[in-house]
Amino acid sequence: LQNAVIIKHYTLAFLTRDQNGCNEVLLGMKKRGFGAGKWNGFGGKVEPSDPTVADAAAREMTEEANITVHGSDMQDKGTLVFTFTGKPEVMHVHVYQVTKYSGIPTETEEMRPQWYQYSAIPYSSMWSDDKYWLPSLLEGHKIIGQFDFDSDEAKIHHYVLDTIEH
Ligand code: 6OG
Repeated sequence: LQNAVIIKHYTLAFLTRDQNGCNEVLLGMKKRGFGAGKWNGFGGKVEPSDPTVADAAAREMTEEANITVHGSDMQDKGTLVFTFTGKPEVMHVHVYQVTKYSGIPTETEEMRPQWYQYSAIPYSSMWSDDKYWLPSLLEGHKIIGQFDFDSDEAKIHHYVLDTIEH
């Protein structure tokens, strides 16, 4: 089964707010595991116990940022597919935006949350695909893309990206 592909489903969610007329997004500094040392949205693996993928996205954000969000408030913002040279696993990432939440984001064992103005997003400390699609998402587009990374998870050797109009 040399060319077998294993698709694994993940969520990635961005909490946004209007702070005195200025748009901000909550990012988390990943403290451990895959993507440690990078700022990212909140998310993780979809578990068999999650009723829906949107519920999985809400569960992960709740766990990682210590706030309460509901799956029914998660807005579908599209799909990202990530491959890594030499790895049979393909990551299918379900991307969401959410604006309704309660509580105050606080640091957890996995993430250190921080609000960023849209004009100050730290792309140089994020996964290198983010600069291609996060601006479109924050402008209100739905996105679909595939990014093929080298085995070292640092360099993108090929990508395709499009926006979906709704
Ligand atoms: P855990 O291992 O924490 O789930 N993720 C990526 N996010 C971006 N922006 N770019 C990538 O490029 C990513 N690869 C994975 C999906 C991993 C979390 O990291 C996201 C999940 O939210 C390769 O369970």
